[in-house]
Amino acid sequence: MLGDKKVTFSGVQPSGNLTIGNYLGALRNFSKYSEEFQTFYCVVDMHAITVRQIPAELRRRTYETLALYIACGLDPEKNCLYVQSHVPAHAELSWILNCYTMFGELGRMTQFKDKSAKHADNINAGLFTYPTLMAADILLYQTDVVPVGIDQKQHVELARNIANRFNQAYSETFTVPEPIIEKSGMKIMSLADPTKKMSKSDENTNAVVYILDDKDTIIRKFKRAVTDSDTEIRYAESKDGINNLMSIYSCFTGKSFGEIEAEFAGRGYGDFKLAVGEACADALAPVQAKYNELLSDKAYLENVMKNGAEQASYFARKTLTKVKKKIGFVI
Ligand code: ATP
Ligand code: LTN
Repeated sequence: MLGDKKVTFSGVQPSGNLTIGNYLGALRNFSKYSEEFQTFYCVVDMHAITVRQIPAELRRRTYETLALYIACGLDPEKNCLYVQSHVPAHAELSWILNCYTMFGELGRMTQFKDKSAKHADNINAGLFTYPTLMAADILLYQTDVVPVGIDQKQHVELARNIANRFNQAYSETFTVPEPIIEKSGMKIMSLADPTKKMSKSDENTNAVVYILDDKDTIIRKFKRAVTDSDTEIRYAESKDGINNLMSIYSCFTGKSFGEIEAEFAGRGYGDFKLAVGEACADALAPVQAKYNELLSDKAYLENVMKNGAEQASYFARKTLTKVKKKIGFVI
């Protein structure tokens, strides 16, 4: 809590072009909290460098991710939107929390295992301690709820453990956060391999639908989506590809699986894939229009990030000072 308001915090890495997985699992849920909560939505550039980035691209994507936040309905007047590296308290608290995080805990994180397998030539210490920086992000703002996709549940649980450990060692210092994982859209799968999460850093661009893809591209990608040799549109354990397309269609249209099965009874996969593509493109069109407008005004985006960082720093400093006092630093 901050004052009398509950707090929401979430972040997205500027590590690639954002996907409909990021949109459905995270971004589109963020604006739900704008009215009642004190909200912090951060572009986590410090997390992004745990994997090698091309500097000019990282810089460009930082602006783009901020513009997408706004295009997805986050009004900068009502939400604190900022860039992680602009608020040094994240790095400071992260160091402190590293000393309250166990090596074994970090080694159990599945994202670390996946990413170190994928980047075997660069298993750096930042990749390993990534979840401690994420805990610092969350705990700095006395966050109550963290809206994320299911892949981040384990990291939020680690943040809870760190908060509890610290609170028990000293006294109540951090709010213990809850992950909020909306069932619909919590894990959108790759179109090329529906057993794998759709990820913005996937090299196969046909496996991923980007929020900014144009309508023809979106329809083409869904047409090529890997499915099975059956012909019926129904949700079943053995039908990962169709299940994924049904989830996506359901997210964009609000229809239940039963309604989707009835709508496509007696029709083929081709018809269904086209309908998914159209629903997706139509839902993204207003986001894309707003995004294009925003991106042409760099000064506006810079102003948003500057104001956001000032506001975030104010709250972050308060927590950081409290932490430093408790652990015995001279302040
Ligand atoms: P990267 O490929 O660089 O690891 P990513 O696509 O997994 O990136 P993140 O920046 O790590 O994206 O995630 C931002 C938010 O989007 C998180 O809350 C995450 O849980 C959510 N998210 C990412 N991919 C998906 C997905 N396929 N389905 C649902 N939610 C997702
Ligand atoms: N680790 C997250 C991004 C992230 C985040 C956060 C999400 C960094 N800090 C704090 C929620 C709260 C990811 O990879 N998606």
